[in-house]
Amino acid sequence: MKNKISASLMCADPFNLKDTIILLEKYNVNYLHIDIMDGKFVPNLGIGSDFIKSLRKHTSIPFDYHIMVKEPDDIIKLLDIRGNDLVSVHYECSFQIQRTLDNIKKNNCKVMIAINPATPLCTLEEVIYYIDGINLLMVNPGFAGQNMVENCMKKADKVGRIIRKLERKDVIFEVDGNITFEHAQILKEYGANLFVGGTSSIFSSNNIEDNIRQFKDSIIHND
Ligand code: S6P
Ligand code: MG
Repeated sequence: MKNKISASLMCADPFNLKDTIILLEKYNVNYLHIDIMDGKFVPNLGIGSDFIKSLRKHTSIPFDYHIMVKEPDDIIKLLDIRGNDLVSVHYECSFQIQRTLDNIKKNNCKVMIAINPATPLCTLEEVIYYIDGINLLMVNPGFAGQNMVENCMKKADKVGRIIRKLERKDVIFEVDGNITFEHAQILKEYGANLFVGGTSSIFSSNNIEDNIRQFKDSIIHND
Protein backbone atom coordinates (compact mmCIF):
# COMPACT_ATOMS: atom_id res chain seq x y z
CA MET A 1 0.00 0.00 0.00
CA LYS A 2 1.24 3.49 -0.86
CA ASN A 3 1.99 5.59 2.22
CA LYS A 4 -0.85 7.97 3.03
CA ILE A 5 -1.65 10.84 5.37
CA SER A 6 -4.68 11.57 7.47
CA ALA A 7 -5.22 15.10 8.82
CA SER A 8 -6.50 15.21 12.41
CA LEU A 9 -9.53 17.46 12.40
CA MET A 10 -9.50 18.07 16.18
CA CYS A 11 -6.19 19.91 15.63
CA ALA A 12 -7.56 22.28 12.98
CA ASP A 13 -8.49 25.84 13.91
CA PRO A 14 -12.34 25.76 13.91
CA PHE A 15 -12.44 29.45 12.95
CA ASN A 16 -10.61 28.70 9.66
CA LEU A 17 -12.05 25.25 8.98
CA LYS A 18 -13.36 26.04 5.49
CA ASP A 19 -9.97 27.33 4.27
CA THR A 20 -8.20 24.40 5.94
CA ILE A 21 -10.41 21.82 4.20
CA ILE A 22 -9.84 23.56 0.85
CA LEU A 23 -6.07 23.29 1.42
CA LEU A 24 -6.25 19.64 2.51
CA GLU A 25 -8.14 18.89 -0.72
CA LYS A 26 -5.75 20.93 -2.86
CA TYR A 27 -2.73 19.05 -1.49
CA ASN A 28 -4.41 15.64 -1.80
CA VAL A 29 -4.50 14.69 1.84
CA ASN A 30 -5.85 11.13 1.78
CA TYR A 31 -8.15 11.11 4.83
CA LEU A 32 -9.70 13.35 7.45
CA HIS A 33 -8.95 11.79 10.82
CA ILE A 34 -12.02 12.19 12.99
CA ASP A 35 -11.70 11.49 16.71
CA ILE A 36 -14.93 10.35 18.34
CA MET A 37 -14.81 10.49 22.15
CA ASP A 38 -17.36 10.01 24.91
CA GLY A 39 -15.68 11.38 28.05
CA LYS A 40 -15.67 7.82 29.47
CA PHE A 41 -13.40 5.63 27.41
CA VAL A 42 -11.12 8.68 27.22
CA PRO A 43 -11.26 11.77 29.43
CA ASN A 44 -12.31 14.18 26.67
CA LEU A 45 -15.09 14.86 24.19
CA GLY A 46 -14.56 14.66 20.44
CA ILE A 47 -16.31 15.63 17.25
CA GLY A 48 -20.11 15.14 17.17
CA SER A 49 -22.19 13.19 14.64
CA ASP A 50 -24.23 16.18 13.35
CA PHE A 51 -21.06 18.15 12.74
CA ILE A 52 -19.62 15.18 10.84
CA LYS A 53 -22.73 14.84 8.67
CA SER A 54 -22.64 18.49 7.69
CA LEU A 55 -18.91 18.21 6.94
CA ARG A 56 -19.71 15.49 4.39
CA LYS A 57 -21.53 18.05 2.28
CA HIS A 58 -18.38 20.14 1.92
CA THR A 59 -15.63 17.64 1.19
CA SER A 60 -15.03 14.50 -0.81
CA ILE A 61 -12.02 13.43 1.29
CA PRO A 62 -12.84 10.06 2.88
CA PHE A 63 -13.08 9.90 6.67
CA ASP A 64 -10.75 8.01 8.97
CA TYR A 65 -12.83 7.53 12.11
CA HIS A 66 -11.01 6.82 15.35
CA ILE A 67 -13.65 5.75 17.84
CA MET A 68 -12.80 6.11 21.52
CA VAL A 69 -16.17 5.26 23.05
CA LYS A 70 -17.32 2.61 25.54
CA GLU A 71 -19.57 0.02 23.84
CA PRO A 72 -19.57 1.99 20.57
CA ASP A 73 -22.17 -0.02 18.56
CA ASP A 74 -25.00 2.54 18.98
CA ILE A 75 -22.73 5.52 18.24
CA ILE A 76 -21.41 3.81 15.10
CA LYS A 77 -24.95 3.87 13.63
CA LEU A 78 -24.96 7.69 13.85
CA LEU A 79 -21.79 8.21 11.86
CA ASP A 80 -22.77 8.01 8.17
CA ILE A 81 -19.91 5.61 7.42
CA ARG A 82 -19.20 5.18 3.70
CA GLY A 83 -17.35 2.63 1.57
CA ASN A 84 -14.12 4.63 1.26
CA ASP A 85 -13.89 5.32 4.99
CA LEU A 86 -11.66 3.73 7.59
CA VAL A 87 -13.00 3.00 11.07
CA SER A 88 -10.85 2.03 14.02
CA VAL A 89 -12.15 0.92 17.41
CA HIS A 90 -10.18 0.09 20.52
CA TYR A 91 -9.68 -3.49 21.59
CA GLU A 92 -10.89 -2.63 25.13
CA CYS A 93 -13.99 -0.65 24.13
CA SER A 94 -16.40 -3.55 23.70
CA PHE A 95 -17.17 -6.73 25.64
CA GLN A 96 -17.54 -8.49 22.29
CA ILE A 97 -15.02 -6.81 20.06
CA GLN A 98 -15.45 -9.27 17.20
CA ARG A 99 -19.18 -8.50 17.05
CA THR A 100 -18.42 -4.77 17.05
CA LEU A 101 -15.91 -5.22 14.22
CA ASP A 102 -18.52 -7.16 12.25
CA ASN A 103 -21.10 -4.42 12.83
CA ILE A 104 -18.71 -1.82 11.47
CA LYS A 105 -17.91 -4.00 8.48
CA LYS A 106 -21.59 -3.92 7.45
CA ASN A 107 -20.89 -0.39 6.16
CA ASN A 108 -18.45 -1.87 3.59
CA CYS A 109 -15.68 0.33 5.00
CA LYS A 110 -12.24 -0.78 6.15
CA VAL A 111 -12.31 -1.87 9.79
CA MET A 112 -9.31 -1.52 12.05
CA ILE A 113 -8.33 -2.26 15.62
CA ALA A 114 -6.86 0.57 17.70
CA ILE A 115 -4.13 -0.37 20.15
CA ASN A 116 -3.24 1.76 23.19
CA PRO A 117 0.38 2.16 24.31
CA ALA A 118 -0.10 -0.50 27.02
CA THR A 119 -2.41 -2.88 25.11
CA PRO A 120 -0.49 -6.14 24.63
CA LEU A 121 0.14 -7.01 20.98
CA CYS A 122 -0.95 -10.61 21.59
CA THR A 123 -4.51 -9.24 21.32
CA LEU A 124 -3.87 -9.03 17.58
CA GLU A 125 -3.47 -12.77 17.33
CA GLU A 126 -7.22 -13.44 17.39
CA VAL A 127 -8.60 -10.28 15.73
CA ILE A 128 -6.14 -10.03 12.86
CA TYR A 129 -8.36 -12.17 10.61
CA TYR A 130 -11.33 -9.84 11.00
CA ILE A 131 -9.61 -6.54 10.33
CA ASP A 132 -8.17 -4.51 7.48
CA GLY A 133 -5.67 -2.67 9.62
CA ILE A 134 -4.25 -1.52 12.93
CA ASN A 135 -4.25 1.99 14.40
CA LEU A 136 -1.30 2.06 16.76
CA LEU A 137 -1.62 4.85 19.32
CA MET A 138 1.71 6.43 20.14
CA VAL A 139 0.10 8.45 22.98
CA ASN A 140 -2.67 7.65 25.43
CA PRO A 141 -5.75 8.64 23.44
CA GLY A 142 -7.90 11.64 24.32
CA PHE A 143 -5.81 14.72 23.67
CA ALA A 144 -3.75 16.33 20.96
CA GLY A 145 -0.33 17.81 21.69
CA GLN A 146 1.05 15.03 23.90
CA ASN A 147 4.51 13.50 23.82
CA MET A 148 4.98 9.98 22.53
CA VAL A 149 4.81 7.35 25.27
CA GLU A 150 8.17 5.70 25.83
CA ASN A 151 8.51 2.33 24.20
CA CYS A 152 5.92 3.04 21.48
CA MET A 153 8.61 3.22 18.79
CA LYS A 154 9.74 -0.29 19.73
CA LYS A 155 6.12 -1.38 19.70
CA ALA A 156 5.68 0.03 16.17
CA ASP A 157 8.69 -2.00 15.07
CA LYS A 158 7.04 -5.12 16.53
CA VAL A 159 3.72 -4.38 14.79
CA GLY A 160 5.56 -3.99 11.47
CA ARG A 161 7.17 -7.39 11.95
CA ILE A 162 3.83 -9.03 12.84
CA ILE A 163 2.26 -7.59 9.68
CA ARG A 164 5.15 -8.69 7.46
CA LYS A 165 4.82 -12.25 8.79
CA LEU A 166 1.19 -12.31 7.69
CA GLU A 167 2.24 -11.84 4.08
CA ARG A 168 -0.79 -9.65 3.52
CA LYS A 169 0.27 -6.61 1.52
CA ASP A 170 -3.06 -4.85 2.01
CA VAL A 171 -2.90 -4.35 5.80
CA ILE A 172 -3.26 -0.70 6.86
CA PHE A 173 -0.75 0.23 9.56
CA GLU A 174 -1.76 3.61 10.95
CA VAL A 175 0.20 5.54 13.56
CA ASP A 176 -1.57 8.18 15.64
CA GLY A 177 -0.23 10.65 18.18
CA ASN A 178 2.83 12.91 18.19
CA ILE A 179 3.76 11.99 14.62
CA THR A 180 6.40 14.62 13.97
CA PHE A 181 8.23 14.75 10.62
CA GLU A 182 11.15 12.92 12.27
CA HIS A 183 8.95 10.27 13.93
CA ALA A 184 7.21 9.66 10.58
CA GLN A 185 10.56 8.97 8.91
CA ILE A 186 11.40 6.30 11.48
CA LEU A 187 7.91 4.81 11.55
CA LYS A 188 7.80 4.38 7.78
CA GLU A 189 10.93 2.22 8.10
CA TYR A 190 9.02 0.05 10.59
CA GLY A 191 6.27 -0.43 8.02
CA ALA A 192 3.69 2.21 8.98
CA ASN A 193 1.75 3.31 5.91
CA LEU A 194 -0.86 5.74 7.25
CA PHE A 195 0.30 8.74 9.28
CA VAL A 196 -1.98 10.96 11.36
CA GLY A 197 -0.96 14.60 11.07
CA GLY A 198 -1.87 16.71 14.08
CA THR A 199 -0.24 19.49 16.07
CA SER A 200 3.12 17.74 15.58
CA SER A 201 3.09 18.16 11.80
CA ILE A 202 0.25 19.42 9.56
CA PHE A 203 -1.04 21.82 12.22
CA SER A 204 2.30 22.71 13.81
CA SER A 205 2.13 26.22 12.31
CA ASN A 206 -0.22 28.32 10.19
CA ASN A 207 1.68 27.33 7.08
CA ILE A 208 -0.39 24.24 6.39
CA GLU A 209 0.80 24.00 2.75
CA ASP A 210 4.45 23.76 3.76
CA ASN A 211 3.64 21.39 6.61
CA ILE A 212 1.77 18.99 4.31
CA ARG A 213 4.65 19.11 1.82
CA GLN A 214 7.18 18.34 4.57
CA PHE A 215 4.96 15.59 6.04
CA LYS A 216 4.62 13.98 2.60
CA ASP A 217 8.39 14.21 2.05
CA SER A 218 9.02 12.41 5.33
CA ILE A 219 6.85 9.41 4.44
CA ILE A 220 8.08 8.86 0.89
CA HIS A 221 10.00 5.63 0.48
CA ASN A 222 13.41 6.09 -1.08
CA ASP A 223 13.82 2.43 -2.02
C1 S6P B 1 -5.61 11.59 20.38
C2 S6P B 1 -6.20 11.40 19.04
C3 S6P B 1 -5.31 11.85 17.96
C4 S6P B 1 -4.98 13.30 17.97
C5 S6P B 1 -3.59 13.41 17.45
C6 S6P B 1 -3.15 14.78 17.41
O1 S6P B 1 -6.46 11.01 21.24
O2 S6P B 1 -6.50 10.07 18.80
O3 S6P B 1 -5.81 11.50 16.70
O4 S6P B 1 -5.85 14.01 17.19
O5 S6P B 1 -2.78 12.71 18.33
O6 S6P B 1 -1.89 14.84 16.92
P1 S6P B 1 -0.70 15.40 17.80
O7 S6P B 1 0.37 15.61 16.79
O8 S6P B 1 -1.19 16.66 18.43
O9 S6P B 1 -0.42 14.33 18.79
MG1 MG C 1 -6.98 9.66 16.71
